Amino acid sequence: MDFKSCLEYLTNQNMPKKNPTPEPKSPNIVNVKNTIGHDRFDDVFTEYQANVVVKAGIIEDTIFFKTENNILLRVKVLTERIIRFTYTFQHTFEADFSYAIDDKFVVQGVAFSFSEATDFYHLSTDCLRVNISKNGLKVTIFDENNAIISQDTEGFTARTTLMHGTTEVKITKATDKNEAFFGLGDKSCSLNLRGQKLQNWNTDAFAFEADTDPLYRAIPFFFGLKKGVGYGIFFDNPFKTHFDFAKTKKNQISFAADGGQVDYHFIHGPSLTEVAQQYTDLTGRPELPPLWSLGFHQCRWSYFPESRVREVADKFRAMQIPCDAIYFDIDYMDGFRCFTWNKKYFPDPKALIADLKTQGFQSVVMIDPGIKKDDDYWVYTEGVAKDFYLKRADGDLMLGQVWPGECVYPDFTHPAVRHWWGQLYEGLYNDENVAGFWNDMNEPANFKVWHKTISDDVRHDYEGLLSSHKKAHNIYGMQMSRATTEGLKRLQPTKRPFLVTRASYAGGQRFAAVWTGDNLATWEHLQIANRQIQRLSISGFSHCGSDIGGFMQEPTGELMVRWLQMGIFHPFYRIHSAGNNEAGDSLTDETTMLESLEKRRLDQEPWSFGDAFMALGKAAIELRYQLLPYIYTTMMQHVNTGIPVIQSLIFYDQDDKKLLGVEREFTFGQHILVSPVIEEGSKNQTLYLPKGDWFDFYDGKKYVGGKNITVETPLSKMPIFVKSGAVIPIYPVMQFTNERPIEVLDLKVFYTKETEYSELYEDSGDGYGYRLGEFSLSFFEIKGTPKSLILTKNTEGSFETSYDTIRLIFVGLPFKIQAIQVDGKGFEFKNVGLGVEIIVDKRFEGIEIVG
Ligand code: MIG
Repeated sequence: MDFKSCLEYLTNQNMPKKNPTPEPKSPNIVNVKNTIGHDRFDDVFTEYQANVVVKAGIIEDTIFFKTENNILLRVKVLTERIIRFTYTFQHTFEADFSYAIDDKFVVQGVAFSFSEATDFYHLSTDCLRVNISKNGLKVTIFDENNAIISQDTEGFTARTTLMHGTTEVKITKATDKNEAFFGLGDKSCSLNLRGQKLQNWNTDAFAFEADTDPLYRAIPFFFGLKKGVGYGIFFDNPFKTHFDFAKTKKNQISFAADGGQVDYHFIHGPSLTEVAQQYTDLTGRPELPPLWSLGFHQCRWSYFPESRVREVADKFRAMQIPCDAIYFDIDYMDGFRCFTWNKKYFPDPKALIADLKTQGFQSVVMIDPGIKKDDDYWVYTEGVAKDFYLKRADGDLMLGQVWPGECVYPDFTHPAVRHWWGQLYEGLYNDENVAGFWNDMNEPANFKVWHKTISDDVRHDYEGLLSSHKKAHNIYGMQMSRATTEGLKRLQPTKRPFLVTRASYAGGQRFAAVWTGDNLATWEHLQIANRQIQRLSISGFSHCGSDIGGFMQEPTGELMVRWLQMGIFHPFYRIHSAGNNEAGDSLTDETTMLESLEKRRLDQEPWSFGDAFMALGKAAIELRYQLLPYIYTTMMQHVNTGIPVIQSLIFYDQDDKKLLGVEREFTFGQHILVSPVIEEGSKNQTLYLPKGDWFDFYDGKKYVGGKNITVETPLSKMPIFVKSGAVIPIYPVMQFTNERPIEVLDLKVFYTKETEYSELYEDSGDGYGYRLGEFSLSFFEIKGTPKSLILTKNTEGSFETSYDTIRLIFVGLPFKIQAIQVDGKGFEFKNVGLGVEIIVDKRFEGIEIVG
């Protein structure tokens, strides 16, 4: 298929209105209560809702309830702030297994009390009180201050039909009009989810829009913010899930699934950030990524042949635009066969990758789940011989249609399949030295049908528990990324793996970074990306980014620059585009291919929009490299604490109602607030700064928060503010991470009249030496008064940084300096543009500035 028809085809896929199939007439489905005698119907449903409790009791740390109509509720106290509720109308609970919950999460016998009152049972921990009604098993949760934070209205309900079994399990709760909702990971709509009805069903959402739902990832976790109290609900159900945030009824929210059981974790904050942290206690955190993965990456669909890849790499170095990675999209493969190379375009991949490495580029290649049905292809034949591919209920292979044409899909829910899949990377990873991978199409995508994925009747192993695809669909991509990452770790145990995946499920952050999928080169999509990344980050996936510049269509130079600026603060920082590419393999001879590329390609490298835009884009990428120590430190903090790298501003001060309406600004790490420019032609921007003192990152101008300010936004500048008291580490610009030893580290110290803490984390940038103490972690404390500033530093770890010297720049001192002492000795200083500069030995412990 050529590119144009491919685009038309995919675009049509996205527009159900063009669906030529007539709407099926709605079947006659009746409530079993309304059936009599031998009447027959298209289908008959039964509804379940708990009635009176007939049994309640505790077994170890778990409380069980049973109603007279056989509805079961299991309540587990996991921590003082996390309580898990599981309901079923089946005679027993499902096997207690979840792909989302991290193995590292262990419940350690939390003290709680359980008692009975007239109308309800009562459970309390040190932080929460829970009432469970004797009629209807309805849950009401109070916090320490006796405020109701969550209250069931209908509580648990379910529905089955004779033809389809369970079609719905659901919880309905009350909401009041001021309650706000956030999270749910992969949504493109407004940040506050109130008024939205959304679903989770991993979808190849090519060219999605602000109201497209569902998208690529299923993250059934949301935050509530009620009268200043933050809580979270993680609805751990992999089936298609549905969330109604007061859309259908103003005073109700509900969450429901098309199958399985209701199994949800209630997480009490009270701060939203604490909710996010506890959510990652449950579902896990990523490992520290290799430093290079936080550099800038260049991608397109696709760079080929080899000469083109070299040309792009050379140009980065010639133009001195920093870049750490270059991507190989599907056309590097031989006929879209994963784990192979098209030898016509890439006769010697190992040599190419080695050369790129010498220039400081890591190579990242794509791997899809669809395996070409081809008897001469070892991945296919081996997988068939081992019975590793998905089959339909009656045993036929699930044959889909993706890039290679007819293809099969590995069953990543089987441990042996995952192991085998992980080993398949051996050639690319160990022999050819590919540095990282890119798992695409793992919703899994299936072309040519409106359904866009494989059939519901496909069977999965599901860790031996057996399931249909209805249950395994949303976890498929996550398990593919798990298989990949676990494989990479086995193949090279001393290297940190890097993987970016498109589809995932809650908890998938343990295995891979994510990108937001096939967006468009429009200003609206820049705005969507801003919201999506904030939302993914608070929902467990901090290592994320969008296709910079837009995947489809062509950005203007201005849009490109603004996107590169916002991307400085998205952990995954990659330009990607479909350009105007033709799928390489559809072209028969090299000459046609090269000519076609020349004529048709729409370039999206930083230099493709003329010198002026190139210079601005380059400046953005350079700033990213300068801020790398701050970004890396923030990642480390995320890995250790679960605090999202990026947070929407309401997380910064959830008592400030004005922040509820703020969508553009976000914080990155402890001390930086970013207000990206996401509108065309912006000359200035009015933004609301939250409480506290802030400094303009560029010129050190001080602002007092709690009000609107207006700042200029020439194309060279995206507003960045630093919180007072911060110590921001800065590296010199390099063309790639670890290009050369750093000689001097800059620390920008922003005055505060109070006390503030900062950290700086450094290590070799790869490998696991840091787990043996080979890191350098500095703690900074700043104590300010109107006439003085004291900075103390305390460094841990055995990693020797390459630099011996630190240049400190004190910004915003409100007094005239009388003296500066470093470790008790008087010291020379000089005034520079931004503030006062001193140059010291890195081993300093304390600096005192007296005014
Ligand atoms: O059906 O590999 O989202 O990033 O360039 C399109 C080709 C397949 C979708 C990915 C996109 C990638 C493209 N892929």
